[in-house]
Amino acid sequence: MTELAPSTRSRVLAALRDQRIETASWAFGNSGTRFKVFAQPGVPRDPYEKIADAATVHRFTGVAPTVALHIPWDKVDDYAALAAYAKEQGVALGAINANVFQDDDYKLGSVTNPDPAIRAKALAHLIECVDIMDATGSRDLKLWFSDGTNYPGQDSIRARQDRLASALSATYERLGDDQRMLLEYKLFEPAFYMTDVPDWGTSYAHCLQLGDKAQVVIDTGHHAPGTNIEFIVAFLLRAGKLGGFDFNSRFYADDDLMVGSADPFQLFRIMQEIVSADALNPAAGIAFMLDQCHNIEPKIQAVIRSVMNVQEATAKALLVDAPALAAAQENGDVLEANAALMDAYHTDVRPLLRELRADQGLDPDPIAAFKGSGYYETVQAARVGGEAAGWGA
Ligand code: LRH
Ligand code: MN
Ligand code: MN
Repeated sequence: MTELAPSTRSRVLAALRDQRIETASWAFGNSGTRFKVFAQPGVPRDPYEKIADAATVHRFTGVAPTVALHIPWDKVDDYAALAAYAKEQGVALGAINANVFQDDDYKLGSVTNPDPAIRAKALAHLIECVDIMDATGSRDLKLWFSDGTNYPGQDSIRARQDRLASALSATYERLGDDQRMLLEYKLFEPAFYMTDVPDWGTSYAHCLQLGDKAQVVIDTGHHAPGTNIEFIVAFLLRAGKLGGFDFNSRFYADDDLMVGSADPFQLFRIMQEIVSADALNPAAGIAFMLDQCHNIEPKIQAVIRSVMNVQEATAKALLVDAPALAAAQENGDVLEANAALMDAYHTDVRPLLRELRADQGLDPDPIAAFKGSGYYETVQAARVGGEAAGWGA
């Protein structure tokens, strides 16, 4: 890397030191596709063990101090005790993800189901998730609905929007002053003809109607191929409606691969929008979460790798020469403006990140440090007989 000006170096290092990335409990459990779940040795057998794995990721990276839960995958009797255990392990519980997509009753939808009794059951779960947030101290309720239809005419698109709005509003009313609702969208799957929250515009419109505590969450795997995700980021940031990200990579559909693996340039472009809007610092209120499944690769290592990939994209975004970019844009200098971005993107930031970790008292190479720690061998021996978790259940 060419020598950075001392002021640039300290600005970039300070921003990276404050960065926070939230891991997902379900990333540590067995997962797969509808064709096969490949069980791995040493996977967690309960939410406590998932938290221990998430805490391990934080120990080696220093920037992943919270872990999201998914209910009922992470159902326990005492959520306050789970939060206390997380604290002992050096992490905190993050977003609570509701699950109204794995019950026979939801075949025709959850909160948009034509049957009022099923809608009431789905709403009760959403409210239960807010009760859990009260116990865990979580700020964010993350909602994703698999609701939709497979065939034209199957149900009324407009009536389903009314039912969705009514459930969202009842859940919103239940939120505490410091709690938020993050509404996730997804183009398709499992519904194949019409999805009730298919895109950011639908999520945005509902959030706008609900109020300040409702914001959009962008799952990077949930768009049509070729969608300009950084445009969505820029638009929502400007509107004050970006609540966070579910980061992952995709080649085809909702592949849930490691973030930054399929298209590191896209991740850079997203982080560049974040940095240029001064929205990286946790005080800006954007939740940077991972939502991934590690079907064939070792899971804890894959989560560490994902955290590092986000850090690398962020470091590159922080290296963009903002005054030079602004000047080129003002002058209509297309090539200089593009070069300002590309110069930053092509910088090898790994030495800077090694320096950051050394400054934080961490091993500069988190993957090697994890491999040498013996943690994986210990849990493989201790967790024999472990059950599939999350997707693999
Ligand atoms: C849906 C989704 C949503 C779920 C998670 C497990 O595809 O992205 O965020 O909660 O996967
Ligand atoms: Mn998601
Ligand atoms: Mn998804």
